[in-house]
Amino acid sequence: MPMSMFCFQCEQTAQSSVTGMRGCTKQGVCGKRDTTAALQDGIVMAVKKIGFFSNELRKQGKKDQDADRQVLELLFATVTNVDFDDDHLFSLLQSAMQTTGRLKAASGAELPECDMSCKVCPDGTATKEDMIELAKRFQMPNRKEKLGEDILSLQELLTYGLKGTAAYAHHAVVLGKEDDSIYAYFAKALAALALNQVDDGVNGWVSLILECGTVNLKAMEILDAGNTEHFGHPVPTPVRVTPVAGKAILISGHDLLDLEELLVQTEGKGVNVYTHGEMLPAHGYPGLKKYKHLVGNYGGAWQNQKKEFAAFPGAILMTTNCIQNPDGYEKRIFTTGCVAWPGCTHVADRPCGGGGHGGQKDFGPVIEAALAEPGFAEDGEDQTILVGFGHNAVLGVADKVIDAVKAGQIKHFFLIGGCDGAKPGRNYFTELAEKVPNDCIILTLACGKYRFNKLGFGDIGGIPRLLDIGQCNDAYSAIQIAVALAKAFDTEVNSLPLSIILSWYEQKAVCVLLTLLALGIKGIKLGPSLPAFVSPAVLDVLVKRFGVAPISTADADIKAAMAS
Ligand code: SF4
Ligand code: SF3
Repeated sequence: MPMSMFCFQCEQTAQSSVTGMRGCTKQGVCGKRDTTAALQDGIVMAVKKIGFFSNELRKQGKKDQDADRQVLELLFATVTNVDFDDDHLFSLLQSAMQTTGRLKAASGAELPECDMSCKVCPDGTATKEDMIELAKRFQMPNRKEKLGEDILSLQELLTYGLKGTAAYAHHAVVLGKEDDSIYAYFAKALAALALNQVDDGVNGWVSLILECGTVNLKAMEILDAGNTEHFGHPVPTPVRVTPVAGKAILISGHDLLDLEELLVQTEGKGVNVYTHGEMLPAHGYPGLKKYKHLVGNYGGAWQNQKKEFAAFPGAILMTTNCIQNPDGYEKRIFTTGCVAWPGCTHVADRPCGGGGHGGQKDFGPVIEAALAEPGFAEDGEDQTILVGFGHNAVLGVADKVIDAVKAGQIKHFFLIGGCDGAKPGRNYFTELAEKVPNDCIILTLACGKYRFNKLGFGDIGGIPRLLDIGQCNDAYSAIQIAVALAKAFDTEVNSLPLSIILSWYEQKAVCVLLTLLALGIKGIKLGPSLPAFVSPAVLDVLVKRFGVAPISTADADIKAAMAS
């Protein structure tokens, strides 16, 4: 059977092997079709070109802010489980090509060996089919032949780091936060990818990759500032995880501004709002928890949605990743922002794109759909979990934590964070959390926590043993907490009694890993499997230079951590 696509950017990638590379080759395990994969590949190629011309423009002391922002949106659309809509992707690709043309004219530069020098670029006359055919010519196996396995691996590691960083920077833009150093780095890194060229070969790629980690820290920092300035600092808050009788809307993804607008628009309408997946930490923010009809959290992590959304008796709104095929409930699920699924109603963006100056999205159709559904017939049992342990809340009790460590009441910290997924091997993370000794604290973030966040962990002298720091981007908070603890103990982060065990799935986890590596954090354990896009030689660099290691068993990893 001929290969019709090639994608290996996420953890659940298929086992099919082409020229020694493992990836999804017929259809994505995520549900991505070959045409969708080709259009996303086309967008990535177009983004590299935009980066090249932006970089040329910047060398002349000029810049194009619309193009800078567009790069974020385009890359976000290619993250796993975000955009499955070919028509939407094609329109993004067309606008990307127009931007390429604009920047090319403004910079007066030429891109050597332009892969899209045919009618596709930049006159915009190409059809969707032209784009798909063209993109297929530049699939990964062809690129491997041209670049070699290791350079391809380094380029993809960089590209996926850029995708994750773009997603966080895009969230920050929506909240009115931008930093030109992020855009300048994107232009530089994308130009290198467009040219297949950096100074100093492998070392040059490695330093661009680590710089991506540093830039991602900046993106997470401005996103944290956007969230906390807009909604206040999260405070420890119990969240109901069982239903309340009445009409219901479920909101998923990472976009807190969408949630705020939904809460404003549902106020007094007799509809309760529930968070799902990465929206759970919203309950800790004063600016969001004040809405009484934000009643609780429903379901587990994204991979359970087909069953849980089918059973939800109301409307569903997806603000970011991770969406799956909504077969059976497609009429009552809505997408917005960068998420799209063919046939599902998409709630249009704010007139001016957000940032507090662009008006509001209109969630009227979501509310109407919720009112047409039965809602929950009765209240469930009263059961809650605790959220809201961002850097401000944890550092507020830092003295207590430090005293407990000094008194030997807290022996070790385990940061068990990252994405969840469907593989059976992810039970490791539940077992690990369960087996962490009682005199240790677990810090967690992102959707991987659904593996254990409803288990009872108790507390140590009033400090909860499970501290939920927030979304994946709140890795920023985790870093602030680690740095503050290191300072308090007059040591460095690597010498703290802290072990980091990351579960990865998509490209946001890739950029968070790069941030930790860029900060010099060593000995991170990664699972449930290692990335298919990392070649043996690149893995060797990660192991030798940073001590990155695959997870083993919960017992062995805990024993090793406690002995360190
Ligand atoms: Fe396969 Fe993951 Fe790519 Fe989807 S995103 S096609 S599951 S590697
Ligand atoms: Fe989860 Fe998709 Fe990554 Fe933000 S929601 S962590 S997988």
